[in-house]
Amino acid sequence: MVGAFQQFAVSLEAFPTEFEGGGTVWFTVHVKNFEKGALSLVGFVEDEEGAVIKRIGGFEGRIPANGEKNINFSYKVYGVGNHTFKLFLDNYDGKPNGEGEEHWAEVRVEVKPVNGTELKQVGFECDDIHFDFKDRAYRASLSCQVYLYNPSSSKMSVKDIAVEDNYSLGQLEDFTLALGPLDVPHGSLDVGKWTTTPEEFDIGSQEAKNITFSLPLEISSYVPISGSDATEVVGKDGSYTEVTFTYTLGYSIGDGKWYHYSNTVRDYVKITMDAKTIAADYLLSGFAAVVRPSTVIEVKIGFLKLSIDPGAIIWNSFLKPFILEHT
Ligand SMILES: [Ca+2]
Repeated sequence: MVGAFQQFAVSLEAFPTEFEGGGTVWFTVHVKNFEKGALSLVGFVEDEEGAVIKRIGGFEGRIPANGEKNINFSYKVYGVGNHTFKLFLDNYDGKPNGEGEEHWAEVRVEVKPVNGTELKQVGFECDDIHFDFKDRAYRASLSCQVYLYNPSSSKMSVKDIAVEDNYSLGQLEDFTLALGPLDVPHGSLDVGKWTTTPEEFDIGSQEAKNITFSLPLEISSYVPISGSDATEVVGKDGSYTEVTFTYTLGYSIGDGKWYHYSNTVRDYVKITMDAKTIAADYLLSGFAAVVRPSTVIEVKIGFLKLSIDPGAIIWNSFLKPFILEHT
């Protein structure tokens, strides 16, 4: 029902609202603006413990005149039982303090127990790969979380977690991303060793725990002068690559028997570069000013007189690494 002077209305929806074991919930915050002018709303969505899982404000909180808006986000929900999520929005200070026009909405998500004795993977996600320039190379870490669930009535022990060697980093390996085949010399991408955190652990009955798998990545900055060594790398900013790996582990529910478990994770991962890295690399190719100017790098680079030939070896082998590592 719309009150006499109500400026806006809100609702919160979730999908799905029921799970076995847990998983990813997609939330939709729906806002309707009854005013003849745009509204700027501020607020949050919190879980049953009052922890904020999503903040709303700025551009996202701007609702067009006489218009509606949906704000979507996802969140991982684990733990058997009912989980209540609450939305709060107001047109004043974003705080539930009686000041401004304030509205609440809520939605409930139920996680049901799963019966069985076998370990179950109930979710996974890989973070963006973010390259930064350190020690004369572009460095990043691929990081993926796998959520494991214990459906049994006993405590479950997990150990001997390992990633199989035949993993794939998709297009990141052959450097043929959105801008077309890019001619980066072979051997530019180096990978380290997979680590798992934690290495072994217990999961309580009907509970979920996550493992983080990490792989260090490095793209060497030393490339013979082509006028654009790292410019090829920069071309990947905002591109996606497909990551695939298989992990194995052993688990036991305390009866002295150990079982082998294996699963394959496949995800699309966004590749991003540190803003200063991008700025410097675009400068290298001569069109920095129109791309993504970074205040810091502009000042420093201005000092270094950028009329320098972008292909000059002094830039590649000394100046650029110096700037990148000291900004
Ligand atoms: Ca308020």
